[in-house]
Amino acid sequence: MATSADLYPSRQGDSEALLPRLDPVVYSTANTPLGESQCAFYRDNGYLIFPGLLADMVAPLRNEIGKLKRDLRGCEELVLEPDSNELRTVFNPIAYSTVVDRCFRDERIVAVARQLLGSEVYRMQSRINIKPPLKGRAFSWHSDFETWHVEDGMPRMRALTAWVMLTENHSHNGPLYVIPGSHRQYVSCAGQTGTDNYKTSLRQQTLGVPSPQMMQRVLKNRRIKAITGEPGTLVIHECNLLHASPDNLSADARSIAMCVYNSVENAPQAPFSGLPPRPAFLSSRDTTAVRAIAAEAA
Ligand code: 6CS
Ligand code: FE
Repeated sequence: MATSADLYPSRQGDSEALLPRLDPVVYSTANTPLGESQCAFYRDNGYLIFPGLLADMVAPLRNEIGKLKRDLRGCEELVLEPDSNELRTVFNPIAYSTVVDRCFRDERIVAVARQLLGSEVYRMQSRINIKPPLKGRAFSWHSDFETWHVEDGMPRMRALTAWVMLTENHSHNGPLYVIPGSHRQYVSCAGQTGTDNYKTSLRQQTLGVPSPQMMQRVLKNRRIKAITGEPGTLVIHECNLLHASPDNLSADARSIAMCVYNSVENAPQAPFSGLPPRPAFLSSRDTTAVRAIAAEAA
């Protein structure tokens, strides 16, 4: 596996730092399917919301959850909540469900990913997050890129996550919080990655989580935005955008299906932690471009 210089060092001891972003946010100058103002919004804020765009997918996707739970019983792909035996996440559903696979080949999503990343894309990770009523626990502030860089060897910031709301995401069921604009700097975190960190980090992440002092700095001139919406809403967020979510204190699940698209020109290298890469169900190293399906046929 090739290795290039580490432009985004993290977890290299006790120090934390805010480092400059060295990569573009919008890689293409095309103005379709997103128009200029949507590209500018994404460049400045690091996310986009398309209310109700994928409403047709909600029922089929929700129907898959029970089947995936049964089929993957006892497998590593099923991750439980940190303090109960409730299901938190199903990993790699595109490998086990044709419905989920087709959803994340849908042209309405793939065309946006290709445009923003300025190339063909491959699907690096997919998951369904359940956030069960009353028991769904918080995710701490983090940048996904930090983990993917350190643990998976993703060299540059040229990836994004697309996710679909499968239930209403409202203010009380643990919606995603983002810090608009935070993707324009990189938080280099303290710590040292241990072997098989993923075995605990997916239930509760402790590495790659900026300290309260660092979050004070980041939030000084920024606000937090809660992303809420109806089922079928599509959200795209940039790989280095700081995000978190609170506990689900309501009686409603907050479930989403998500997929990470990485540019085929940003193939993973040896992880910058120096450890072996995480298993393929968390981070695929097969960079074959995704074959899109036209929206009407998907
Ligand atoms: O591990 C991952 O790939 C993703 N999951 C978590 C909980 N944190 C980092 C990244 O978003
Ligand atoms: Fe994340």
